[in-house]
Amino acid sequence: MAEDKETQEELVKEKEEKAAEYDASQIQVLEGLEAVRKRPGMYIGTTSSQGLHHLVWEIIDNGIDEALAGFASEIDVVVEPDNSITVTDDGRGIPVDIQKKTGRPALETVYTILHAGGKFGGGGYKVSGGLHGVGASVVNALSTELDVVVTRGGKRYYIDFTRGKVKTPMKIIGDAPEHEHGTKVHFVPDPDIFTETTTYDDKILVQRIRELAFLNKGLQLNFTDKRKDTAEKLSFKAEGGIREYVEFLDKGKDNLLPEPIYVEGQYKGITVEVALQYATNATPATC
Ligand code: 0RA
Repeated sequence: MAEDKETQEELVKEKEEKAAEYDASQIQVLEGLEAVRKRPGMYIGTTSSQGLHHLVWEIIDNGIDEALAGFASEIDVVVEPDNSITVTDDGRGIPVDIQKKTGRPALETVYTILHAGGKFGGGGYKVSGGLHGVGASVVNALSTELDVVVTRGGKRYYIDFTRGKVKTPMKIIGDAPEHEHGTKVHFVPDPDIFTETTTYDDKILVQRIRELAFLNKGLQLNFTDKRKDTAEKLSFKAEGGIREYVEFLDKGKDNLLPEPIYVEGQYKGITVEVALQYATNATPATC
């Protein structure tokens, strides 16, 4: 009985939270992307190097969501010679159909309307982290240039923007093999926003990309830094997930167990995974 009451209370709370979230998203839709450029800190926390890197995490997170939905298996991250970023995933490709409500292609709406991400896939679409679906349009608002190529249904579509505004409306740029699908996003962070630095740190990028591979079992993440003469592609994939992550973190330490303790369980549709090792000479975790 007590459990029933708890469940009921949780359901009511969940409903209230959903309503509040909806109200908030509606307000932000009205504000548009000018609000993001006026107060970038509100959306990415800081305009320091950390904020600059946050743009990459947001775009990668969108690809990871597509992988979690079961449609993408590989994400490619490239630092271009001019310090711009290209992220490619082999998911379904962002929808390109004209939406009834806006009369605009869904692809355009994803990048020009705050919170548009959550509208696809029934609200619960954004699951991998970040800013709950505001990612793509925030990155667009804070970039001097953002262009996207979507491959789906035997066609390649292109759109580009400057500082959040459509520059080239969506158009078909060619045919593609019927089986090919995915999304390629390229963006140039705006130096008017990122006044401290617009230079990406390869170590920060590699560390997070490696970590994301551990956290998303089976997903292949690639990284290439084209600013280097000898740009090699680094690939990360962890079939063992966080179990492998703990082994990686504890490498070279005095581990008390031959292998990590590992438990996995589900509760109300949420999966929890725990991997645990004891080490006598533990130092702060670095990756
Ligand atoms: C919702 C629906 C569909 C694709 C996506 C989202 C999608 C979003 C992103 C963002 C980055 N990469 C992405 N890949 C896919 C497809 C719905 C359909 O095919 O019917």
